[in-house]
Amino acid sequence: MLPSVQETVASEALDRIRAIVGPRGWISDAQDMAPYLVEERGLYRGRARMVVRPGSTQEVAEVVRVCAEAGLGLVPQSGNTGLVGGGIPHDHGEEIVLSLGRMNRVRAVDPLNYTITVEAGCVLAAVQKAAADADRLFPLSLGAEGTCQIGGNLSTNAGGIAVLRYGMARDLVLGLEVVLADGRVWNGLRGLRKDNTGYDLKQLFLGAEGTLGIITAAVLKLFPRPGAVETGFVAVRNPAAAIELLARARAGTGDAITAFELISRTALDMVLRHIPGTSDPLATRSPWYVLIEASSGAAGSALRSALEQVLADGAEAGLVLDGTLAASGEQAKGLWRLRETITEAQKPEGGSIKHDVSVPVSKVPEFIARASASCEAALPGIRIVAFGHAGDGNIHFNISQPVGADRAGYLARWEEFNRIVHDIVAELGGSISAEHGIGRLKREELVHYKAPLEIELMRALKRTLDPKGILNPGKVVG
Ligand code: FAD
Ligand code: 2HG
Ligand code: ZN
Repeated sequence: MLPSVQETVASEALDRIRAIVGPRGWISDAQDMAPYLVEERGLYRGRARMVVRPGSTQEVAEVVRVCAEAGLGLVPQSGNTGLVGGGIPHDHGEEIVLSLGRMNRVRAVDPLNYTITVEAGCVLAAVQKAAADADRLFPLSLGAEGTCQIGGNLSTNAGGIAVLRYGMARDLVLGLEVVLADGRVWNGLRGLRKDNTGYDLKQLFLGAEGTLGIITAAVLKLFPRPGAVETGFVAVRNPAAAIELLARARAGTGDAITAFELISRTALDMVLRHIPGTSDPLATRSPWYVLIEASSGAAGSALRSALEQVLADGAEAGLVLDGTLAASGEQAKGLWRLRETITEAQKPEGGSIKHDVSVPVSKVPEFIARASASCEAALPGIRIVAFGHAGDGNIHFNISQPVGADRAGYLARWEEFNRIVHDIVAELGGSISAEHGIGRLKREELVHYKAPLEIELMRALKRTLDPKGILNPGKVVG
Protein backbone atom coordinates (compact mmCIF):
# COMPACT_ATOMS: atom_id res chain seq x y z
CA MET A 1 0.00 0.00 0.00
CA LEU A 2 1.23 3.50 -0.83
CA PRO A 3 1.89 5.81 2.14
CA SER A 4 -0.78 8.49 2.66
CA VAL A 5 -0.02 12.09 1.66
CA GLN A 6 0.07 12.91 5.38
CA GLU A 7 2.70 10.23 6.04
CA THR A 8 4.80 11.38 3.08
CA VAL A 9 4.72 14.96 4.41
CA ALA A 10 5.67 13.72 7.89
CA SER A 11 8.50 11.61 6.58
CA GLU A 12 9.91 14.50 4.53
CA ALA A 13 9.64 16.73 7.60
CA LEU A 14 11.62 14.20 9.66
CA ASP A 15 14.35 14.19 7.01
CA ARG A 16 14.52 17.99 7.14
CA ILE A 17 14.70 17.92 10.94
CA ARG A 18 17.55 15.38 10.88
CA ALA A 19 19.43 17.67 8.52
CA ILE A 20 18.85 20.70 10.77
CA VAL A 21 20.10 19.13 14.01
CA GLY A 22 22.77 16.82 12.62
CA PRO A 23 23.57 13.28 13.77
CA ARG A 24 23.96 14.19 17.49
CA GLY A 25 20.61 15.93 17.57
CA TRP A 26 18.05 13.19 17.07
CA ILE A 27 17.14 9.73 18.33
CA SER A 28 14.76 7.25 16.75
CA ASP A 29 16.02 3.93 18.09
CA ALA A 30 13.23 2.50 20.29
CA GLN A 31 15.51 1.64 23.19
CA ASP A 32 17.25 5.02 23.19
CA MET A 33 13.94 6.87 23.00
CA ALA A 34 12.42 4.90 25.90
CA PRO A 35 13.46 7.22 28.78
CA TYR A 36 11.79 10.16 27.02
CA LEU A 37 8.49 8.32 26.65
CA VAL A 38 7.62 7.52 30.23
CA GLU A 39 7.26 9.77 33.26
CA GLU A 40 8.37 9.66 36.85
CA ARG A 41 5.77 7.22 38.22
CA GLY A 42 5.04 5.30 35.04
CA LEU A 43 1.48 6.66 34.97
CA TYR A 44 1.90 7.98 31.43
CA ARG A 45 3.67 6.17 28.62
CA GLY A 46 3.74 7.41 25.06
CA ARG A 47 5.22 6.85 21.63
CA ALA A 48 6.90 9.33 19.29
CA ARG A 49 8.15 9.56 15.73
CA MET A 50 11.47 10.79 17.04
CA VAL A 51 13.21 12.60 19.89
CA VAL A 52 14.91 15.79 18.67
CA ARG A 53 17.69 17.32 20.74
CA PRO A 54 18.64 20.68 19.20
CA GLY A 55 21.86 22.36 20.24
CA SER A 56 20.85 26.01 19.77
CA THR A 57 17.91 28.39 19.69
CA GLN A 58 18.35 28.65 15.93
CA GLU A 59 17.98 24.89 15.58
CA VAL A 60 14.88 24.88 17.81
CA ALA A 61 13.38 27.62 15.64
CA GLU A 62 14.06 25.72 12.41
CA VAL A 63 12.65 22.48 13.83
CA VAL A 64 9.48 24.26 14.98
CA ARG A 65 9.07 25.89 11.56
CA VAL A 66 9.26 22.51 9.83
CA CYS A 67 6.73 21.04 12.27
CA ALA A 68 4.37 23.97 11.76
CA GLU A 69 4.54 23.50 7.98
CA ALA A 70 3.96 19.75 8.23
CA GLY A 71 1.38 19.99 11.04
CA LEU A 72 3.44 17.78 13.36
CA GLY A 73 2.81 17.93 17.10
CA LEU A 74 5.81 18.80 19.31
CA VAL A 75 6.12 17.85 22.96
CA PRO A 76 8.78 19.94 24.74
CA GLN A 77 10.66 18.11 27.43
CA SER A 78 13.34 19.19 29.89
CA GLY A 79 14.33 16.99 32.85
CA ASN A 80 11.15 14.86 32.64
CA THR A 81 10.47 15.09 36.36
CA GLY A 82 7.02 16.63 35.92
CA LEU A 83 4.21 14.97 37.86
CA VAL A 84 1.21 15.65 35.61
CA GLY A 85 2.19 13.92 32.35
CA GLY A 86 2.82 17.22 30.52
CA GLY A 87 6.13 16.24 28.92
CA ILE A 88 5.08 12.80 27.65
CA PRO A 89 3.76 12.34 24.10
CA HIS A 90 0.43 10.59 23.45
CA ASP A 91 0.43 6.92 22.54
CA HIS A 92 -0.78 7.47 18.96
CA GLY A 93 2.90 7.96 18.19
CA GLU A 94 2.55 10.88 15.76
CA GLU A 95 4.29 13.54 17.86
CA ILE A 96 7.93 14.53 18.19
CA VAL A 97 9.59 14.99 21.56
CA LEU A 98 11.70 18.15 21.65
CA SER A 99 14.29 17.69 24.38
CA LEU A 100 16.12 20.84 25.49
CA GLY A 101 18.85 19.00 27.42
CA ARG A 102 21.71 19.87 25.06
CA MET A 103 21.07 23.59 25.47
CA ASN A 104 22.75 23.82 28.84
CA ARG A 105 25.05 26.83 28.70
CA VAL A 106 25.20 29.58 31.27
CA ARG A 107 25.29 32.52 28.89
CA ALA A 108 26.15 35.25 31.39
CA VAL A 109 26.35 36.11 35.07
CA ASP A 110 26.00 39.76 36.09
CA PRO A 111 26.68 39.91 39.84
CA LEU A 112 26.07 43.66 40.03
CA ASN A 113 22.70 43.35 38.33
CA TYR A 114 22.05 40.23 40.41
CA THR A 115 21.12 38.23 37.31
CA ILE A 116 22.13 35.07 35.50
CA THR A 117 21.27 34.25 31.90
CA VAL A 118 20.89 30.55 31.23
CA GLU A 119 19.73 28.23 28.49
CA ALA A 120 16.60 26.19 29.04
CA GLY A 121 18.39 22.86 29.37
CA CYS A 122 20.52 23.89 32.37
CA VAL A 123 19.88 21.54 35.27
CA LEU A 124 18.48 23.51 38.23
CA ALA A 125 21.32 22.41 40.54
CA ALA A 126 23.83 23.69 37.97
CA VAL A 127 22.15 27.10 37.94
CA GLN A 128 22.28 27.20 41.75
CA LYS A 129 25.98 26.31 41.57
CA ALA A 130 26.78 28.92 38.93
CA ALA A 131 25.09 31.52 41.14
CA ALA A 132 27.01 30.34 44.23
CA ASP A 133 30.29 30.49 42.28
CA ALA A 134 29.54 34.20 41.76
CA ASP A 135 28.74 34.57 45.50
CA ARG A 136 25.04 34.85 44.78
CA LEU A 137 21.95 32.77 45.54
CA PHE A 138 19.48 31.37 43.05
CA PRO A 139 16.75 30.35 45.50
CA LEU A 140 14.53 28.00 43.48
CA SER A 141 14.91 24.63 45.18
CA LEU A 142 13.02 21.34 44.92
CA GLY A 143 13.58 17.66 45.50
CA ALA A 144 14.13 17.03 41.79
CA GLU A 145 16.76 19.80 41.44
CA GLY A 146 19.53 17.41 40.38
CA THR A 147 17.51 16.39 37.30
CA CYS A 148 14.90 19.00 36.42
CA GLN A 149 15.94 21.79 34.06
CA ILE A 150 15.23 25.47 34.15
CA GLY A 151 13.05 25.36 31.00
CA GLY A 152 10.81 22.82 32.73
CA ASN A 153 10.84 24.79 35.97
CA LEU A 154 9.71 27.96 34.23
CA SER A 155 7.18 26.15 32.04
CA THR A 156 5.56 24.59 35.13
CA ASN A 157 6.05 27.72 37.24
CA ALA A 158 7.63 25.42 39.81
CA GLY A 159 7.26 26.11 43.50
CA GLY A 160 9.41 24.12 45.88
CA ILE A 161 10.68 24.86 49.34
CA ALA A 162 11.65 28.52 49.27
CA VAL A 163 8.46 30.10 47.91
CA LEU A 164 7.62 31.56 51.30
CA ARG A 165 10.53 33.97 51.00
CA TYR A 166 11.42 34.15 47.29
CA GLY A 167 8.20 33.31 45.42
CA MET A 168 7.44 30.82 42.64
CA ALA A 169 9.60 30.33 39.53
CA ARG A 170 7.57 33.05 37.81
CA ASP A 171 8.73 35.57 40.41
CA LEU A 172 12.37 34.81 39.65
CA VAL A 173 12.30 35.68 35.95
CA LEU A 174 13.25 39.01 34.40
CA GLY A 175 13.48 37.99 30.76
CA LEU A 176 12.82 35.13 28.36
CA GLU A 177 13.79 33.92 24.92
CA VAL A 178 10.99 31.93 23.33
CA VAL A 179 10.52 30.12 20.04
CA LEU A 180 6.96 30.74 18.89
CA ALA A 181 4.69 28.20 17.23
CA ASP A 182 5.59 29.40 13.73
CA GLY A 183 9.33 29.21 14.38
CA ARG A 184 9.97 32.89 14.99
CA VAL A 185 12.18 33.76 17.97
CA TRP A 186 10.96 36.29 20.53
CA ASN A 187 13.99 37.83 22.19
CA GLY A 188 12.75 39.12 25.52
CA LEU A 189 16.04 38.51 27.34
CA ARG A 190 15.93 41.75 29.30
CA GLY A 191 17.50 42.04 32.73
CA LEU A 192 15.25 44.86 33.92
CA ARG A 193 13.48 45.15 37.24
CA LYS A 194 11.27 47.90 35.92
CA ASP A 195 9.76 47.72 32.45
CA ASN A 196 6.21 48.93 31.95
CA THR A 197 6.20 48.95 28.16
CA GLY A 198 2.81 47.37 27.68
CA TYR A 199 1.79 43.76 28.29
CA ASP A 200 4.25 41.59 30.18
CA LEU A 201 4.58 38.96 27.45
CA LYS A 202 6.91 36.66 29.35
CA GLN A 203 4.12 35.85 31.80
CA LEU A 204 2.24 34.09 28.99
CA PHE A 205 4.94 31.46 28.63
CA LEU A 206 5.71 30.97 32.33
CA GLY A 207 3.54 28.15 33.62
CA ALA A 208 2.17 27.43 30.11
CA GLU A 209 3.62 23.89 30.14
CA GLY A 210 4.93 24.18 26.59
CA THR A 211 1.53 24.88 25.04
CA LEU A 212 2.22 28.47 23.92
CA GLY A 213 5.92 28.55 23.01
CA ILE A 214 9.26 26.86 23.63
CA ILE A 215 11.39 28.59 26.25
CA THR A 216 15.02 28.48 25.11
CA ALA A 217 16.71 30.86 27.57
CA ALA A 218 15.95 33.07 30.56
CA VAL A 219 17.34 35.93 32.61
CA LEU A 220 16.87 34.94 36.26
CA LYS A 221 17.02 36.99 39.44
CA LEU A 222 19.80 36.34 41.92
CA PHE A 223 19.96 37.25 45.60
CA PRO A 224 22.67 37.76 48.23
CA ARG A 225 23.79 34.51 49.82
CA PRO A 226 22.51 34.30 53.41
CA GLY A 227 25.05 34.76 56.17
CA ALA A 228 23.24 32.41 58.54
CA VAL A 229 20.86 29.52 57.93
CA GLU A 230 19.15 27.61 60.73
CA THR A 231 17.25 24.38 60.20
CA GLY A 232 14.95 22.74 62.72
CA PHE A 233 12.85 19.60 62.89
CA VAL A 234 9.92 20.05 65.23
CA ALA A 235 7.20 17.75 66.49
CA VAL A 236 3.93 19.66 66.68
CA ARG A 237 0.60 18.76 68.26
CA ASN A 238 -1.39 18.99 65.01
CA PRO A 239 -1.62 21.02 61.76
CA ALA A 240 -3.35 23.90 63.61
CA ALA A 241 -0.36 24.08 65.97
CA ALA A 242 1.96 24.10 62.95
CA ILE A 243 0.19 27.06 61.36
CA GLU A 244 0.14 28.95 64.66
CA LEU A 245 3.87 28.22 65.03
CA LEU A 246 4.53 29.58 61.53
CA ALA A 247 2.81 32.87 62.35
CA ARG A 248 4.85 33.17 65.56
CA ALA A 249 8.09 32.19 63.81
CA ARG A 250 7.63 34.83 61.13
CA ALA A 251 7.05 37.51 63.72
CA GLY A 252 9.72 36.24 66.14
CA THR A 253 12.54 36.09 63.57
CA GLY A 254 11.87 39.35 61.75
CA ASP A 255 10.21 37.40 58.93
CA ALA A 256 13.33 35.31 58.31
CA ILE A 257 11.52 32.00 57.69
CA THR A 258 12.55 30.65 54.28
CA ALA A 259 10.91 27.22 54.43
CA PHE A 260 8.12 25.72 56.49
CA GLU A 261 7.30 22.16 55.52
CA LEU A 262 4.64 20.05 57.17
CA ILE A 263 5.31 16.30 57.42
CA SER A 264 2.84 13.73 58.69
CA ARG A 265 4.06 10.79 60.74
CA THR A 266 2.75 8.48 57.99
CA ALA A 267 5.03 10.22 55.48
CA LEU A 268 8.00 10.12 57.86
CA ASP A 269 7.45 6.42 58.56
CA MET A 270 7.53 5.67 54.82
CA VAL A 271 10.84 7.54 54.51
CA LEU A 272 12.34 5.71 57.50
CA ARG A 273 11.16 2.38 56.03
CA HIS A 274 12.43 2.84 52.47
CA ILE A 275 15.19 5.44 52.29
CA PRO A 276 18.58 4.06 53.33
CA GLY A 277 20.55 6.01 55.92
CA THR A 278 17.61 7.90 57.41
CA SER A 279 16.72 7.90 61.09
CA ASP A 280 14.15 9.60 63.30
CA PRO A 281 15.77 12.80 64.64
CA LEU A 282 13.42 13.06 67.63
CA ALA A 283 12.67 10.83 70.59
CA THR A 284 9.07 12.05 70.78
CA ARG A 285 6.63 10.37 68.43
CA SER A 286 4.00 12.75 67.07
CA PRO A 287 1.42 12.55 64.27
CA TRP A 288 2.83 15.78 62.76
CA TYR A 289 6.18 17.50 62.27
CA VAL A 290 7.50 20.63 60.61
CA LEU A 291 10.83 21.22 58.98
CA ILE A 292 11.56 24.88 59.50
CA GLU A 293 14.34 26.91 57.94
CA ALA A 294 15.26 30.51 58.69
CA SER A 295 17.93 32.57 56.96
CA SER A 296 19.34 36.01 57.47
CA GLY A 297 21.83 38.18 55.68
CA ALA A 298 23.95 38.67 58.77
CA ALA A 299 26.21 35.92 60.09
CA GLY A 300 26.25 35.25 63.83
CA SER A 301 24.06 33.65 66.44
CA ALA A 302 21.14 36.10 66.58
CA LEU A 303 18.97 34.10 64.20
CA ARG A 304 19.53 30.86 66.09
CA SER A 305 18.66 32.54 69.38
CA ALA A 306 15.49 33.99 67.89
CA LEU A 307 14.42 30.60 66.53
CA GLU A 308 15.20 28.89 69.83
CA GLN A 309 13.02 31.44 71.59
CA VAL A 310 10.17 30.86 69.13
CA LEU A 311 10.36 27.09 69.76
CA ALA A 312 10.58 27.53 73.54
CA ASP A 313 7.54 29.83 73.52
CA GLY A 314 5.77 27.35 71.23
CA ALA A 315 6.48 24.55 73.71
CA GLU A 316 5.13 26.61 76.56
CA ALA A 317 1.97 27.31 74.57
CA GLY A 318 1.53 23.58 73.92
CA LEU A 319 2.14 23.84 70.17
CA VAL A 320 5.59 22.24 70.10
CA LEU A 321 6.10 18.78 71.59
CA ASP A 322 9.79 18.34 70.82
CA GLY A 323 12.36 19.75 68.42
CA THR A 324 15.95 19.91 67.33
CA LEU A 325 18.03 22.55 65.54
CA ALA A 326 20.74 21.25 63.23
CA ALA A 327 24.21 21.78 64.67
CA SER A 328 25.96 21.66 61.30
CA GLY A 329 25.34 21.89 57.57
CA GLU A 330 25.60 18.09 57.41
CA GLN A 331 22.89 17.66 60.03
CA ALA A 332 20.69 20.15 58.21
CA LYS A 333 21.12 18.12 55.00
CA GLY A 334 20.06 15.00 56.89
CA LEU A 335 16.87 16.73 58.07
CA TRP A 336 16.11 17.94 54.55
CA ARG A 337 16.62 14.41 53.24
CA LEU A 338 13.73 13.27 55.42
CA ARG A 339 11.51 15.77 53.63
CA GLU A 340 12.84 15.54 50.09
CA THR A 341 12.65 11.77 49.78
CA ILE A 342 8.94 11.51 50.64
CA THR A 343 7.99 11.24 46.95
CA GLU A 344 10.44 8.38 46.47
CA ALA A 345 9.39 6.65 49.68
CA GLN A 346 5.74 6.49 48.61
CA LYS A 347 6.52 4.34 45.57
CA PRO A 348 7.16 1.01 47.31
CA GLU A 349 3.92 1.49 49.24
CA GLY A 350 1.82 0.83 46.10
CA GLY A 351 -0.60 3.08 44.25
CA SER A 352 -0.69 6.72 45.34
CA ILE A 353 -3.46 9.10 44.32
CA LYS A 354 -1.93 12.55 44.42
CA HIS A 355 -3.48 15.93 45.06
CA ASP A 356 -1.26 18.99 44.84
CA VAL A 357 -3.57 21.60 46.29
CA SER A 358 -3.47 24.97 47.98
CA VAL A 359 -5.79 26.79 50.33
CA PRO A 360 -5.27 29.99 52.32
CA VAL A 361 -2.57 29.23 54.91
CA SER A 362 -5.06 29.71 57.75
CA LYS A 363 -7.33 27.02 56.26
CA VAL A 364 -4.69 24.27 56.03
CA PRO A 365 -5.79 22.54 59.27
CA GLU A 366 -9.45 22.53 58.25
CA PHE A 367 -8.58 21.21 54.80
CA ILE A 368 -6.48 18.35 56.15
CA ALA A 369 -9.09 17.37 58.74
CA ARG A 370 -12.03 17.41 56.33
CA ALA A 371 -10.26 15.76 53.40
CA SER A 372 -8.78 13.04 55.63
CA ALA A 373 -12.13 12.19 57.18
CA SER A 374 -13.92 12.08 53.81
CA CYS A 375 -11.28 9.93 52.12
CA GLU A 376 -11.07 7.51 55.03
CA ALA A 377 -14.84 7.17 54.98
CA ALA A 378 -14.79 6.45 51.23
CA LEU A 379 -12.17 3.71 51.57
CA PRO A 380 -11.27 2.46 55.02
CA GLY A 381 -7.62 1.46 55.25
CA ILE A 382 -6.23 4.05 52.84
CA ARG A 383 -3.20 5.86 54.15
CA ILE A 384 -3.19 9.65 54.08
CA VAL A 385 0.28 10.94 53.22
CA ALA A 386 -0.21 14.67 53.73
CA PHE A 387 2.88 16.85 53.63
CA GLY A 388 4.35 19.83 51.88
CA HIS A 389 4.75 23.53 51.71
CA ALA A 390 2.37 24.51 54.51
CA GLY A 391 3.95 27.94 54.66
CA ASP A 392 2.46 28.57 51.21
CA GLY A 393 -0.85 26.84 51.98
CA ASN A 394 0.28 24.08 49.56
CA ILE A 395 -0.36 20.53 50.77
CA HIS A 396 0.54 17.38 48.87
CA PHE A 397 -2.49 15.40 49.91
CA ASN A 398 -1.45 11.99 48.63
CA ILE A 399 -3.34 8.86 49.52
CA SER A 400 -1.63 5.51 49.41
CA GLN A 401 -3.62 2.37 48.76
CA PRO A 402 -4.64 0.14 51.68
CA VAL A 403 -1.92 -2.39 52.46
CA GLY A 404 -2.34 -5.43 50.22
CA ALA A 405 -4.97 -3.83 47.92
CA ASP A 406 -4.82 -4.25 44.15
CA ARG A 407 -2.82 -1.31 42.73
CA ALA A 408 -4.69 -0.98 39.43
CA GLY A 409 -8.09 -1.31 41.08
CA TYR A 410 -7.13 1.36 43.57
CA LEU A 411 -5.79 3.78 40.95
CA ALA A 412 -9.01 3.34 38.96
CA ARG A 413 -10.71 5.29 41.75
CA TRP A 414 -8.54 8.39 41.09
CA GLU A 415 -11.45 10.53 39.83
CA GLU A 416 -13.65 9.60 42.75
CA PHE A 417 -10.99 10.80 45.21
CA ASN A 418 -10.30 13.86 43.10
CA ARG A 419 -13.91 14.89 43.47
CA ILE A 420 -13.88 14.37 47.24
CA VAL A 421 -10.65 16.29 47.80
CA HIS A 422 -11.06 18.99 45.17
CA ASP A 423 -14.63 19.84 46.23
CA ILE A 424 -13.31 20.61 49.72
CA VAL A 425 -10.47 22.64 48.22
CA ALA A 426 -12.97 24.62 46.14
CA GLU A 427 -15.19 25.27 49.16
CA LEU A 428 -12.18 26.67 50.99
CA GLY A 429 -11.30 28.97 48.10
CA GLY A 430 -8.26 26.93 47.06
CA SER A 431 -6.57 25.66 43.90
CA ILE A 432 -6.57 22.11 42.47
CA SER A 433 -2.99 22.58 41.25
CA ALA A 434 -0.73 24.58 43.50
CA GLU A 435 2.60 23.94 41.79
CA HIS A 436 2.74 20.84 39.56
CA GLY A 437 0.55 22.22 36.76
CA ILE A 438 -2.24 20.67 34.69
CA GLY A 439 -0.56 18.60 31.96
CA ARG A 440 -2.79 15.68 31.10
CA LEU A 441 -3.58 14.63 34.65
CA LYS A 442 -5.79 17.58 35.53
CA ARG A 443 -7.25 18.68 32.19
CA GLU A 444 -10.77 17.61 33.10
CA GLU A 445 -10.43 18.91 36.64
CA LEU A 446 -9.41 22.30 35.25
CA VAL A 447 -12.59 22.55 33.20
CA HIS A 448 -14.65 21.32 36.15
CA TYR A 449 -13.38 23.94 38.60
CA LYS A 450 -12.37 27.01 36.56
CA ALA A 451 -14.98 29.53 35.56
CA PRO A 452 -16.09 29.09 31.90
CA LEU A 453 -14.85 32.60 31.19
CA GLU A 454 -11.35 31.67 32.37
CA ILE A 455 -11.32 28.57 30.17
CA GLU A 456 -12.56 30.65 27.24
CA LEU A 457 -9.75 33.20 27.74
CA MET A 458 -7.15 30.43 28.03
CA ARG A 459 -8.39 28.80 24.81
CA ALA A 460 -8.36 32.19 23.04
CA LEU A 461 -4.72 32.65 24.01
CA LYS A 462 -3.89 29.15 22.80
CA ARG A 463 -5.58 29.79 19.42
CA THR A 464 -3.77 33.11 19.03
CA LEU A 465 -0.28 31.89 19.86
CA ASP A 466 -0.55 28.39 18.41
CA PRO A 467 -3.25 28.51 15.71
CA LYS A 468 -2.26 25.13 14.24
CA GLY A 469 -2.23 23.45 17.67
CA ILE A 470 1.24 21.92 17.24
CA LEU A 471 2.68 22.84 20.65
CA ASN A 472 2.12 20.13 23.26
CA PRO A 473 -1.28 19.13 21.85
CA GLY A 474 -3.85 17.87 24.32
CA LYS A 475 -2.17 19.37 27.37
CA VAL A 476 -3.64 22.02 29.71
CA VAL A 477 -6.44 23.34 27.45
CA GLY A 478 -5.01 22.33 24.05
P1 FAD B 1 9.58 18.36 32.37
O1 FAD B 1 8.96 17.34 33.24
O2 FAD B 1 10.48 17.88 31.31
O3 FAD B 1 8.42 19.22 31.68
C1 FAD B 1 7.41 19.81 32.44
C2 FAD B 1 6.42 20.56 31.51
O4 FAD B 1 7.04 21.69 30.92
C3 FAD B 1 5.91 19.72 30.35
O5 FAD B 1 4.60 20.10 30.06
C4 FAD B 1 6.82 20.11 29.20
O6 FAD B 1 6.20 19.92 27.95
C5 FAD B 1 7.08 21.57 29.49
N1 FAD B 1 8.41 22.04 29.09
C6 FAD B 1 9.60 21.52 29.49
N2 FAD B 1 10.61 22.27 29.00
C7 FAD B 1 10.06 23.27 28.29
C8 FAD B 1 10.59 24.36 27.55
N3 FAD B 1 11.89 24.59 27.47
N4 FAD B 1 9.71 25.19 26.93
C9 FAD B 1 8.38 24.98 27.02
N5 FAD B 1 7.83 23.96 27.70
C10 FAD B 1 8.66 23.12 28.32
N6 FAD B 1 7.50 20.60 41.54
C11 FAD B 1 7.31 21.73 42.26
O7 FAD B 1 6.74 22.69 41.76
N7 FAD B 1 7.74 21.81 43.55
C12 FAD B 1 8.39 20.79 44.16
O8 FAD B 1 8.74 20.89 45.33
C13 FAD B 1 8.63 19.60 43.41
N8 FAD B 1 9.32 18.58 43.95
C14 FAD B 1 9.51 17.45 43.22
C15 FAD B 1 10.22 16.41 43.79
C16 FAD B 1 10.43 15.23 43.08
C17 FAD B 1 11.21 14.13 43.72
C18 FAD B 1 9.92 15.10 41.76
C19 FAD B 1 10.15 13.86 40.96
C20 FAD B 1 9.22 16.14 41.19
C21 FAD B 1 9.01 17.32 41.90
N9 FAD B 1 8.32 18.41 41.35
C22 FAD B 1 8.13 19.55 42.07
C23 FAD B 1 7.79 18.32 39.98
C24 FAD B 1 8.83 18.71 38.87
O9 FAD B 1 10.13 18.51 39.32
C25 FAD B 1 8.64 20.16 38.44
O10 FAD B 1 7.39 20.28 37.80
C26 FAD B 1 9.73 20.68 37.50
O11 FAD B 1 9.59 22.07 37.37
C27 FAD B 1 9.69 20.04 36.13
O12 FAD B 1 10.91 20.33 35.45
P2 FAD B 1 11.46 19.37 34.32
O13 FAD B 1 12.70 19.97 33.79
O14 FAD B 1 11.57 17.99 34.80
O15 FAD B 1 10.28 19.49 33.24
C1 2HG C 1 7.44 17.81 46.82
O1 2HG C 1 7.15 18.87 47.37
C2 2HG C 1 6.97 17.57 45.43
O2 2HG C 1 8.17 16.97 47.37
C3 2HG C 1 6.39 16.22 45.14
O3 2HG C 1 6.17 18.61 44.97
C4 2HG C 1 5.13 15.91 45.88
O4 2HG C 1 5.16 13.52 45.71
C5 2HG C 1 4.50 14.56 45.65
O5 2HG C 1 3.29 14.55 45.49
ZN1 ZN D 1 5.98 20.21 46.39
